[in-house]
Amino acid sequence: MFVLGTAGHVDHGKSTLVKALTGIDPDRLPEEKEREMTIDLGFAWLSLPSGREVSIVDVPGHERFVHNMLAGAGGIDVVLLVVAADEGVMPQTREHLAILDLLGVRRGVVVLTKADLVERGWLDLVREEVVETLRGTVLEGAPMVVVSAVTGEGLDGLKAVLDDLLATIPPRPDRGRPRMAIDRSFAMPGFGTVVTGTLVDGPLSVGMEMELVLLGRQVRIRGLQRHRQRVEQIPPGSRAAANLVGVGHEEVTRGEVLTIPGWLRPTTTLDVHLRSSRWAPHPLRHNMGVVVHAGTAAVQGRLRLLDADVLEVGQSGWAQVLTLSPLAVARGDPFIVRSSGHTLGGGVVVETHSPRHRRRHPPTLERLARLAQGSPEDLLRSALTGPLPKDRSTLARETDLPPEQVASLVERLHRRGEALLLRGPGGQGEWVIGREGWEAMRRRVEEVLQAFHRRYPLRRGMSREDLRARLGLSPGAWDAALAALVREGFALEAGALVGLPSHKPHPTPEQEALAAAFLEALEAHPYSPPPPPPNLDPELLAFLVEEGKVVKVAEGIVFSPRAYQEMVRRIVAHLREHGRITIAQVRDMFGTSRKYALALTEHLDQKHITRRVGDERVLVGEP
Ligand SMILES: Nc1nc2c(ncn2[C@@H]2O[C@H](COP(=O)(O)OP(=O)(O)O)[C@@H](O)[C@H]2O)c(=O)[nH]1
Ligand SMILES: [Mg+2]
Repeated sequence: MFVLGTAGHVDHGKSTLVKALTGIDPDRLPEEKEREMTIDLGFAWLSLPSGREVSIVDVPGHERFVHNMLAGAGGIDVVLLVVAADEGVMPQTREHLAILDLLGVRRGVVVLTKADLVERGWLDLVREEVVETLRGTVLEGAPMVVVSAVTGEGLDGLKAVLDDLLATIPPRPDRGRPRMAIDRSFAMPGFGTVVTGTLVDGPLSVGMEMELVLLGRQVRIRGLQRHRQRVEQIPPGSRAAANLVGVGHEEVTRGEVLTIPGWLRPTTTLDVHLRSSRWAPHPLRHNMGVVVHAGTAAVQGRLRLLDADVLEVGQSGWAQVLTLSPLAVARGDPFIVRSSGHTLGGGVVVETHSPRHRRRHPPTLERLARLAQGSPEDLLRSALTGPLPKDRSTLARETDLPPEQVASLVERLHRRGEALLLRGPGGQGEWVIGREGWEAMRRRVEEVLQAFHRRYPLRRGMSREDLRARLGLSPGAWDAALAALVREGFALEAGALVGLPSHKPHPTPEQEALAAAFLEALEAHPYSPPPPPPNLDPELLAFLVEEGKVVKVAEGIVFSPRAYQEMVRRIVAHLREHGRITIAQVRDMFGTSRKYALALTEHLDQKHITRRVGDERVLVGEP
């Protein structure tokens, strides 16, 4: 799964190209149609000749809407840098290129559009100009395709080039902690809040419990759509629309992040490696006010340069970014800084929630360098930050470390109490989870179960499968985690149910009274018992069954345990003596109606106490 983004100067044909490729008009706002200009992000998708389906994010080219372009550029795998053949390289061609460079979007195709408007000689000049512009950037050497949306020239060639390019890209990693920077939030009549974004780092599934990081709110995914299709799961590296329960659409703003709970906390202080863009109109200075763009967020901030007073154009160094509003970013995330409408620089987050550092302090600078590089232990620790247990092969893949090294590092973290090892029941499989992640998971389990117990006070617990889905764990990891939760005395397992040890199912006084009256009625007509009254909650009935206060033999037919035992005893005795019994004989034996005789006999068949032979029952088992 991959996401493709457009980039390039306004009016160079980006949206027209998307429409020509996909048949979908990415300009969706009335204002965009009226002004014939992209203002905000547009979305489409494309099936390539290979069958590969890619999501597309179309961005505005106008300099006034670079903030929207930035909200769309995060999370893209491949860029289509669009340059109109008649105009050539223009200011936002450069600015978008600078942004892609700073964000590290390494893969792309340069598309020379409007080929129908120019002659070949001119086209060659533009091609040279573009090659020159790309030199030394992430897109140096990118394939270049000439197209015309008017004549259709080059469109098939472009699809083929994209197919070839995507075939060489490793799939988006599944780090087991899906994360989506939200770019839109709206209400869908009949559904409620829907948020959209580019999904990375893990799949989303219907039913998952998630967190909106800036709001600090737990939400549940009620439904998912990918490319306008309802789906149960969306893999990372795709556009996604999620219908959320637990939040109003107006509460969610661009910049919010949807992820699994418990690992990402909003921060206002970042340690960063900062680069001044080579096309910046002026250098970056200590204490400068900037707008910080990360993911889909844009917030005011201030730069503290830690090893210089000025970062000259094209230079880089260590810095702290202090923001006025919180950001939901993690170590390793790219960001951009702008000021007065110009892109000045950007870089990578090295640490979040950092304390104020002394400037020109060698130990601090060394530490940042070490962090940025990441020791094997740091890498493993950061792979273990989430509340999801991981197996060793996943850890090896995520850290890019050899399996033996992962094994010995896991051992070390385990000895120090920084990581827990979870084994499946019967010792199958082994999962590793960081101490904090484990605590976060326990908190989640506790919250979910508490909510469940409040809602269903008469049940012993929640189905373990539902709980697993809520937590977003794989079946193997869940078996291991649940075994540990039970061992720690944190949860109780009762059959397929999981509950908190502190929870005892308890009817309310009203329910007690209802139940007592019903039990009395059962006793009064033991063999022709009345059906449960309509005001007797099915939850309460299930509780009475569970507690052995009544025996349910069929929908709407329950006996008192005494009557039930008596009936079974006498039927079995009859069968022992005579070998067979009919429904009519059962009916007459207890002076009841055929309805009850039939229900009870079928129930005995089901329990393999009797078996039907013709119109009669014979004994096959013991009660
Ligand atoms: N002749 C010609 N015009 C084009 C072509 N592609 C786009 N245009 C026109 O260029 C203008 C700007 O296109 P648009 O897609 O909105 O540019 P964007 O701002 O980069 O999204 C529109 O009037 C398009 O019809 C092309 O290949 N040939
Ligand atoms: Mg456009």
